[in-house]
Amino acid sequence: MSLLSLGIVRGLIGQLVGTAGGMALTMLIRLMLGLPAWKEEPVWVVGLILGGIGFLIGVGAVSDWFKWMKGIETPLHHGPPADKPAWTRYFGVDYNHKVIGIQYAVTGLVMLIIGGSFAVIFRTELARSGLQFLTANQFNSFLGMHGWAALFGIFISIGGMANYLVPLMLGAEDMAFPRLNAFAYWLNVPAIVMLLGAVYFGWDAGWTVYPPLSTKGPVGFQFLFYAVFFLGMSSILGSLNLLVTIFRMRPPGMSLFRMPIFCWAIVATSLIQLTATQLIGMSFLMLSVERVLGMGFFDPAKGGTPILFQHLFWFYSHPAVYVWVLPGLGIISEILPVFSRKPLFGYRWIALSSVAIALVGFLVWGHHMFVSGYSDYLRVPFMISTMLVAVPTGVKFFSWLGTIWGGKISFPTPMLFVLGAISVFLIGGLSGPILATVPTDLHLHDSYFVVGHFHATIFGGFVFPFFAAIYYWYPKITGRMYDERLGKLHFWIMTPGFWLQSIGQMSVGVMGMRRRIADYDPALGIEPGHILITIAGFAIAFSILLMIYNLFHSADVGELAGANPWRSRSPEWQIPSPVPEHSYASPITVVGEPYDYGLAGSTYIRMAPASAGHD
Ligand code: HEM
Ligand SMILES: [Cu+2]
Repeated sequence: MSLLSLGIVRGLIGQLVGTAGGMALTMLIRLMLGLPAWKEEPVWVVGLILGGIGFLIGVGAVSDWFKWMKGIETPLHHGPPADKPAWTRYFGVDYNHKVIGIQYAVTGLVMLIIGGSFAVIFRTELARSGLQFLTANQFNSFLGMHGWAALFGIFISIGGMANYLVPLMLGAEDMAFPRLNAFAYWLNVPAIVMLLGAVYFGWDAGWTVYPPLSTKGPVGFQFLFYAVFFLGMSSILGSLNLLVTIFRMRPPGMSLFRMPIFCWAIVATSLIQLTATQLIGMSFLMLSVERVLGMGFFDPAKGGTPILFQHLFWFYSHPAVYVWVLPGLGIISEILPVFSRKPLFGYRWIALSSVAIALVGFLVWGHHMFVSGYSDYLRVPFMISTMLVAVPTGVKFFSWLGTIWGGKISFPTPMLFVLGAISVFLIGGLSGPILATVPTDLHLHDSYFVVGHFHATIFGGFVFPFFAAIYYWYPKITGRMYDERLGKLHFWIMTPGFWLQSIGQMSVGVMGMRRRIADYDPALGIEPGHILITIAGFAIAFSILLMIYNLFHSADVGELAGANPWRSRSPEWQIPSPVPEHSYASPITVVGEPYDYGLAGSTYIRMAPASAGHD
């Protein structure tokens, strides 16, 4: 088998050719205009864009559409490629949502690990005061890179959970638009290449890339802008696909309020992604053309205003923080009833609270800008709207408590991670109102307290639930059980490690540690705190390596799991593990409530052939 038969290899070659071609083209045009051929910014920008397109052509993500335009038949191919080993389908364009889900999830994990590695490096630098082995500029680039690599990891991992689970939970054959699904996944890969290029060329303005730093810094910024642009396009197309799938492809009897609750979380998430991502795309595009063409959107000397960028950026990026956590909160609600053997408390309230969080999330962006110099009176409405988010979030907490209350609880690894998630999300959530209160925020803004706040919300709302999901659906995906002892060890190292890191970050923040600064004055008395945070960081990293080992190792030697080891009622557990190529041998019908665990005689779905017609 030749390497070229792998789609990803052809894609990377396509990206290389596209980039080189775009650069050459720009230089040629410049020469024809009588300008010197080389000018870093425009040459790279055209190269980056054509490179991304080159990847998509090379990998084959648009081939079917081209064929279709020429009038050639394009039947959907099912199953592994006939002439190649089965694993190769994961490295090329494949239309099966389960393959795409795994592609997303593994890519996401890789990005989380890359992002985490940068953190471990600069965290080691911070353990002691004084610079040890990074220069100030390297520190900044690594810090920004940690942020964006981790965010890529989060977005892509969420794509993994949604693509794998949603069609299965609906008893559907696949996503509504399988080709679009593959296209949306493959947009991420050239984006990752660009992102890694950004570290090489450097950029040093944190993940929020405020101008004027981002309009003046090195060309690495352009790499970041287009990386995020491609990633954002993937978000928009993926969310469109998920919304159509959920609204159009439910089985008979599955009304919206009888869907597995994770699907509600995905509805809320997708609504945000479909409507808000354009704002970050636009703001990054404006930064890019300000640099290339000298347009002065954010430059006061040319009539622009730097604060405009902050508005555009946060109008997306605050709702985006709910994109990062809503799916995870959905996972918590999904898994808790299974291991409590009790109905999910207040199903409708949980479902609607996700949508409420998504909607209110659009009204709070100004809480990131209390000290930006915008009109003083704006602080009050943004403070109040931010506090309002606590209401639907509180609904979730009460309903989780109501679910476990009096249940027959068992504690395998997924359940431990779910309970860990709740505890960590609570620490993060409670630090939110402290920041939303204007007088305290004036003091805490740009301090390590903020760093502690959002790491706790993101670990509680995404990382812990994502790990819970990995352990929980691992037997469904592979047909084998993971090693329970290693799983528990992972949990018992990571959770206390994380509490320590989080509370440590908040404490040094209150004591005067600024964020995004390579060094600090030992007189602040925060060195012991930093040493503890660094040790905790290493412990967390080590525990995650344990999980990776567990996942690989158990795929070979884990005991056979059977169809439904957790005794779940959800549709995907009623079919064999691993799930066959065509998931459901016969259509399903929903005849009851999804979470009536422990109620005698209750049934959720029937696998018997369904009568015709939709609800
Ligand atoms: C639901 C999960 C949440 C996530 C994922 C999250 C995430 C974040 C992130 C990433 C930042 C820092 C952005 C930056 O400057 O780089 C941040 C800041 C902030 N968060 Fe949250 N947050 C969450 C919940 C909340 C809640 C519930 C509140 C208030 C009730 C809140 C209030 C704030 C405020 C006021 C800031 C700005 C602090 C400052 O920069 O001075 N957050 N959050
Ligand atoms: Cu916010």
